[in-house]
Amino acid sequence: MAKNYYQPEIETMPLEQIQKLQSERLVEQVKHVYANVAPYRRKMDEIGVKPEDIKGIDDLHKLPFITKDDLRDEYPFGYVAVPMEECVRIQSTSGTTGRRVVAFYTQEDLDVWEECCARAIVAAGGSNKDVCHVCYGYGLFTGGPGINGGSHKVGALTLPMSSGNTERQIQFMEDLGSTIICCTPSYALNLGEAIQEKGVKDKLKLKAGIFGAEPWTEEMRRDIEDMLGIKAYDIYGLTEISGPGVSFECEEQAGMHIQEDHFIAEIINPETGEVLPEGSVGELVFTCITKKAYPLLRYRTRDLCILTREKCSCGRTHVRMKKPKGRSDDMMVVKGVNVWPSQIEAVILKQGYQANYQIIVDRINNRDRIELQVELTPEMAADPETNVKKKENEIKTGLKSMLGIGVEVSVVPPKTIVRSEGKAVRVIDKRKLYE
Ligand code: DLL
Repeated sequence: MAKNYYQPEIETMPLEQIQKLQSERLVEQVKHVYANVAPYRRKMDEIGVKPEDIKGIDDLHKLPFITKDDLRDEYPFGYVAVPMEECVRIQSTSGTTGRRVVAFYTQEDLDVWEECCARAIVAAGGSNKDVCHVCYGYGLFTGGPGINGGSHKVGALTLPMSSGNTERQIQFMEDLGSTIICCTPSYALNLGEAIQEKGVKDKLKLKAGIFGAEPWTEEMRRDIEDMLGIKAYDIYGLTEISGPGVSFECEEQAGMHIQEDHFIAEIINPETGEVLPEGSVGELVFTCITKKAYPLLRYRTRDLCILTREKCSCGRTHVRMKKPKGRSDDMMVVKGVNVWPSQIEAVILKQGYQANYQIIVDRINNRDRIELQVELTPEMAADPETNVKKKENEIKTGLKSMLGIGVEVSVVPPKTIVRSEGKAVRVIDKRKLYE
C-alpha cells in the first residue's frame, strides 16, 4: 500500500492496538455524554449504569441503545453535547420516513469526517493528481459536503457539481478531465446511459467512482464499471454518525473497512438487541468515540449486514462490513411474505436488465398486489427477436422462485421509468396511504 498522509498508520494498526485505543476513547466519550446529554443520562440511570462501569470495549454492551425515534423525540437539540458556540455546522436527514434528524458538528468533528472521506478517496486510488467530480447533492445532505471536504484534504482538484443537469456534468467531465466520479450508484447508471448516448466515453478520463448512499448490488457494480470504464468503489455512512466515510472499500472491493479509530461497530439481533458473533447477519450499531457535538452511543442504524475480520490483502486491519442487505424498514410484507427490493433487483439484473425498475405495492379488495415495472435495455428493444410477453414470464418465474409469491410484471420501453439524480425511490407502497 503506497504511503501518504491519508493512509495513516492507524489504518494498518494491529487489532489489539486498535481495540486499546477504542477502549480509551470509549471511556472518555461515555463520561462526556453522561455529563452533557440529558436524555442519554436518563437512559443510563434507568438501567443503573454509571460512566465508571464502562472500563473498555468489553463493557460496551452494558450501554443503552439510541434509535432514530429517540433523536426525533429530542429534535433538534436534545442529543447535542457541547454548547452551541462550539458548533459550526449542521447537516440533516431527508425526513422522508418521518421528522428530520439534525446532526451538529464542531470544527474538530468536521475535520474527522473529512479525514474519513479523504481516506476513502485515497483507497479508491485518489491523490492530488486527480480531478474529483462530486455530483452528490450539496446542502443538508451529507454526500456533497463530506466528499468535497475529503477531496480537498487529499489535494485533488474538486468539482462541486452537485446532482442533476446531466448534460453539464458530462461537459465538465470532458472539459476538465474528471478522473474520479462521486455520486449515488443509481445516478452513475443514469450518467452512464447519457454518456453512451452521446458516444463520448472515449473522450473521458474517468478511472474510478465512489458510490454510496443507497443499496446496490454486485451486478449493478459490473454494469456501472462497463458503462463508465472505471473501477467502482462502495462507500457507506449516515448523517447521524457523520455522513459518508464511516466505511469504504479498498482496491479489493470486498467489503467496506469501518474507520475503527472513530467508530465502534456491533451487529445485534434486531428483535432482542443481543450482540451477535462475527459473521452473523444482523442490525449494524455504531458508537462514535471521537465526535464531540453529536456523539451517539450504540446508535441502531436499521441497516442489516455482516462484519468480517478476515485479513484483507490491502493491508488495512479495520473490520469490514459487507454490502448492507437492506434496511430493516425497507422490508415489505406482501401477501404475508417478507420481500426486499434487493431480492427483486438481483433477479432482474441476473436476467440482463439494468437497475431501471419500479415496485408498486397496493391493496385491492383486502388483498395485496405487487407489481414490478422493468425497462428493456436499448439492445433488447432494438432486437427484433425480443418478445415482451416471454420476457415478462421469465421475470415472473425468477421472482416466484426467489420470493415464493406471484408478482405482476410489466416490461416497458427504455426511458419510461423516471431517472434518479440522488437516492433512487424504487418502491411505491400505496398501502401506506390507507393506514
Ligand atoms: O446517505 C450518507 C452518504 C452519502 C453515504 C454519500 C455514502 C455516500 P443518509 O442520507 O443519512 O446518509 O442515509 C443513510 O443510507 O443508513 C443506509 O441505509 C443507506 N446507505 C448509505 N450508504 C450506503 C451504501 C447518507 N454504500 C442511509 N450501501 C444508511 C447501502 C447505504 N446503503
